[in-house]
Parts: sequence; C-alpha cells; structure tokens
Amino acid sequence: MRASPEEYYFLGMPLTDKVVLYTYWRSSSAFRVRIALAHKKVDYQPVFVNLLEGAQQAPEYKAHNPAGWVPTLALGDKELTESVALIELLEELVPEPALFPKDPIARARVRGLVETINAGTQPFQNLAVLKKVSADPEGRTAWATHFITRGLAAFEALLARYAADGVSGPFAYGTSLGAADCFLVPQVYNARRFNLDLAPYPRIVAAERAALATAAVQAALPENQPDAKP
Ligand SMILES: N[C@@H](CCC(=O)N[C@@H](CS)C(=O)NCC(=O)O)C(=O)O
Repeated sequence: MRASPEEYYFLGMPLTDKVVLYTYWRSSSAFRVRIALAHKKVDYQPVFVNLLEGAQQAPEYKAHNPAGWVPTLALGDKELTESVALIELLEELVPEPALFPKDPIARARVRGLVETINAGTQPFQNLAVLKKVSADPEGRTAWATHFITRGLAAFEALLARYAADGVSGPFAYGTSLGAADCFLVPQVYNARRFNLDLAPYPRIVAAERAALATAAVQAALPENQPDAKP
C-alpha cells in the first residue's frame, strides 16, 4: 500500500508526486534510501546512474550531486544529497512508521550504529577509493575486507552491548525495522560480495535475516531493481 498523494506534503506540494531518486542497483548508499522510502511507503521515480559506466562523473549528473555519487533525492526542485540526511529528512516528513526511536539515548545509539557504517566502514570500500588504492583486484579486495571486517566487528560489539542492556531484537535495534537496519543490510550485502566470512557476527546475521523478511527490504534489494544486471 502506498501513501496517498494527499497524505504527506513537502513545501505545500504533495510529496509523493515529487520524489525522484537517483540510484544504481548495486549502490549500498542508494539501497539504504530505497529501504527507507519503501518502509515509509513513499512512491518515487527512479533515475538510473550507471556507476560502472562512470555516469556519476558526467557533468549532467554532477549538477545534481557535486560529489559524483549516488544517491540524490529530489523533492520537487529541491535536490538533496547524503543518505543519512535523506533518511533523517524522510523521518521528519513522514514520521510513521518511524525509523528512529523517540528516546534520546536509544536515538543516539541508533545514530551511532548508522555512523559505524556510514562514516566508519562504507567510505573505505567505495568504488572511487578502491580504484585509488590499487589497480590489482586482489589488492582492492584485501583493502575492502580489512575495513568491512573492522566495521562489522564494531557493529556486532555494539549490538552485544545493547542486548546486555535489555534491547531485544530481532532487528538491529529493537523489534521493528529501523535506521540501523537501513545501513546494516546494504553493508552486509557488500560484505557478501567480497566473500567475507560472517560467522563471527551472529547478531548482525540475525538482524539481516529479520530485515530481509520485510517487504521494505525486499522492494529495495539490488536484484529487485529495474536496472539490475544478471
Ligand atoms: N556518503 C555518501 C556516500 C555515497 C557513495 O559512496 N555512493 C557510492 C555508491 S554506494 C557511489 O556512488 N560511488 C561512485 C564512485 O565511487 O565513483 C552517502 O551516504 O550518500
């Protein structure tokens, strides 16, 4: 079920009539925002930016996102960048179903989990970084797996700490899909692409399993995108 166009408004205009997402099926950062949009049942028009063909560096695309990466979210004529900012904006415009807890400590914990991926893991294995690090595929994989391992180990330790403090699953933080899951699931997807052994991260694997059972994550999965390649 989608939100009706009358239900949510952005700058006085029906939100759901105005949403465009610049995306690429395998982009973990775009995947985060696709999960949030699906969770909040916000319909959007996808515009596909083929990262393998370098479309993110084309001047026409950089006019939308000067960093030369996806995602970019356009709400009417307002173009917005950075997945954390986009998901926080969606939470403000469409508060329910919520992605962040209301309690300030819980909210800070979820933001910490988000940043463990957003700032502490994904930037080190981004395509542009890997290209600079090494021309050799094995060198790139070794670099990426080092940083993904470090990030997932920190995430797992935080989940263990919160569980010991009474936070129950099955999701990354609590009993429903939240912002921490929007970031975790795409990062685990990347870890699998690098054939990383996930056995040391049972809490992460359990949270991923719960998230994969939701309609929002299914709708956002890379392989379910119209631009997915076999
Ligand atoms: N901090 C940015 C990261 C965006 C990002 O790294 N996007 C990647 C795909 S996941 C990208 O477009 N990379 C293109 C490139 O590296 O050339 C965000 O969260 O939106």
